[in-house]
Amino acid sequence: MKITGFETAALNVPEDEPLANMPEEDGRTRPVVTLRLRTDAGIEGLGVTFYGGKMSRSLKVAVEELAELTVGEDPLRIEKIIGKLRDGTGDACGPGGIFTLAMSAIDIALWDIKGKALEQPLWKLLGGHRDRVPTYASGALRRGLTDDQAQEAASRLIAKGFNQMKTQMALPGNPTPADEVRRVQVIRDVIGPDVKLMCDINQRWRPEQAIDIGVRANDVGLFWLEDVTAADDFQGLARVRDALSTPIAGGEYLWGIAPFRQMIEARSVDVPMIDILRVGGVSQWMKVAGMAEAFNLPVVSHVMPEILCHVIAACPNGLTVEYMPWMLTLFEETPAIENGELVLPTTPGLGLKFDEKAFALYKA
Ligand code: SMN
Ligand code: MG
Repeated sequence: MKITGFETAALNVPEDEPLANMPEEDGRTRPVVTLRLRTDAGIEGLGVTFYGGKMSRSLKVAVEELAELTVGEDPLRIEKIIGKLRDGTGDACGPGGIFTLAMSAIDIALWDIKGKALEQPLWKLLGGHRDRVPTYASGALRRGLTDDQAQEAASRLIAKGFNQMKTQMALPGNPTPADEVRRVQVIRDVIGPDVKLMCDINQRWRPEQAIDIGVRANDVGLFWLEDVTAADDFQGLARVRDALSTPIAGGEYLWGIAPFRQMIEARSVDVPMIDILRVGGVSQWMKVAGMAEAFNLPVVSHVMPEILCHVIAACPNGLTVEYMPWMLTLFEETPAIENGELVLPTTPGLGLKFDEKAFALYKA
């Protein structure tokens, strides 16, 4: 089989918040680049990438320039192709930034092709550990909400059947440590003791602040505290981790696989979180999952549940899938949630089809 061509699109997908129906701001959109990689066997692989922000047109061109390098290659030889992309761009374009974001779209599309060619869903091809995975609601319990709104949103998530959900601290304005802890406590009051509650800081605290507020929040029973300080301050993270009983999660901001080695060796986190676009696609995601397994650590995903459910289901240490419903509308159908678990598709590859209507509606 050979790759014969490709098609990309730049879309502006509406920033809906469909879980609790509390959008941050009406009418805002998020730029996304899509890829279809075509083969002489009639199989088409689908890829998606983003985080380009104001450089999303450049990201689309980067995907096209890398996709050109794949034409004529055997799509089943993924590591050979990734090597060619790295060689083709020299040292100036990686490992961080647009090169990796573009490469990841290609890697995802190649795995979709491999699944379709072998007539197996991706999660089985990658290990097939489970056919259902826990998932948590994300994006609804944002730091910008008032306590009342956060309680209302949490109740809606419970009514929808979620038994895991993520909120945020590092509240806007000038909150005291007590204000921060009150926010997670009011949500806990609504959801009861058994629902798993995660909390993301998005790198907004200094290590000392994280220790101070984290100690005060110990009794709230958080499932994890995420990105409590600068993502590459591995030693600062380790200090926070040592001081708290709440598990520490992090890793979504790391580029490529090597920083995960440093993060894990420094004992910075209990729960490595792997972003598929920053790490370099499915291939690199699975390598980090194996690295974490060797350290007896679980792994969790970041955004794109319709794709990441496959990798979490594949590996024995996959803990839970972030259900961040950003681009559900890009696809005709996405995995169902039953009893708080995502049900893995049985169709080959990613089991996803782009919805042509979205392409007409959201064209950038
Ligand atoms: C997050 C960061 C960037 C984009 C989407 C979501 C957040 C998360 O850190 O973990 O959900
Ligand atoms: Mg996060």
